[in-house]
Amino acid sequence: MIKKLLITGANGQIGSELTLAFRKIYGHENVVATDLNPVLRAEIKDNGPTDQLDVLDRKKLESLIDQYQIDAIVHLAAILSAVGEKNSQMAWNVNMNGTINVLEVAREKGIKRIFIPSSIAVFGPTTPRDCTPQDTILQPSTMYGVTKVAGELLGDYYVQKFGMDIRGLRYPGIISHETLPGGGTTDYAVAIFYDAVKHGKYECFLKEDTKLPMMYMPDCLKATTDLFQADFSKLRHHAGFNVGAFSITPQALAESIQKVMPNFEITYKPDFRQAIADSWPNCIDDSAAREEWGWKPQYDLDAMTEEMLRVISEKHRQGLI
Ligand code: NAD
Ligand code: AKB
Repeated sequence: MIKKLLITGANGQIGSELTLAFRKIYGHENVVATDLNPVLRAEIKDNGPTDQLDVLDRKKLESLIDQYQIDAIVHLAAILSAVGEKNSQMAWNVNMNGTINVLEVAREKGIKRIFIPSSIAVFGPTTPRDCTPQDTILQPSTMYGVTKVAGELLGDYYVQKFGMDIRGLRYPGIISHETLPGGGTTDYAVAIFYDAVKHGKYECFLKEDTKLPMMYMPDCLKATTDLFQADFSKLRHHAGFNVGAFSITPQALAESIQKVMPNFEITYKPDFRQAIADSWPNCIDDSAAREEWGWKPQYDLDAMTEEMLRVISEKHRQGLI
């Protein structure tokens, strides 16, 4: 039974919503939200404990675990694919040394349960791109992907070697309206909604037919909390479950937006992120997640689009964006 949970990278796109989801399950006082950024979002700061933490600072991590008597960690802090290609040393440092710090401190302090997200970025040009299997070739062509493969292997190693309970999901691109994404290749699928509402048009940095797996935030929260609470003894995989929802091209997303905003226009100007996207799968076989812990997504493309446009339009009306 988990009593006190610490989240790293809690101010990011996923952390800012996952923190609130975990606080609903485990109690507001029992989820400690931390981030490198000392200024956490008001929604997080105002409804539970928070602290500043650089995951590279092992001593501070140790002292927070002691101070709050932490018995589970959700390790979200990371550098994503596009920022990681601009600064590969930083991506290696934060993603690898941050992850090994979390695993080692947890091992030393007897913390068993750790959640570390992985990504579709573990796959690369040699992986089958259609309906990418759970157990397949992991030869990514980005530094971000290299660190995510190593993170999965480390997670599985700590399960086997030290009997720890490490879990992880290979998230697809996550689409949400609360916090902007932090520098990935799938970020276009969020930016398009803001530009649609504010300007009625969007210039996309990927080609119109670039198909990638995506997921709406409520499904991301559901997948994460469901796996986190699943019966560990029933899991055959651990650190890198495939999870799918829907796969889309920029053109398909634009057409979905046009169903609500017929005058919306999209143009295409691919940049360095095109090569990253071209190395990732079109769609994902998530049958292992469905069989081992009952994964089932709830949102399809049009349901997600309608909700994204409604919420972002309302924020725009209120002058918040
Ligand atoms: P994000 O970039 O939005 O947020 C990352 C957070 O980590 C930021 O708040 C940042 O301040 C913090 N951070 C950066 N360096 C840090 C450090 N040294 N110490 C502590 N905190 C630090 O990322 P996200 O989208 O919320 O991603 C969370 C996790 O999910 C990551 O592991 C990412 O690889 C994974 N993931 C995300 C997506 C997605 O589409 N959002 C898809 C696949 C996997
Ligand atoms: C990125 O584009 O880097 C992330 C991811 C799929 O890991 N959204």
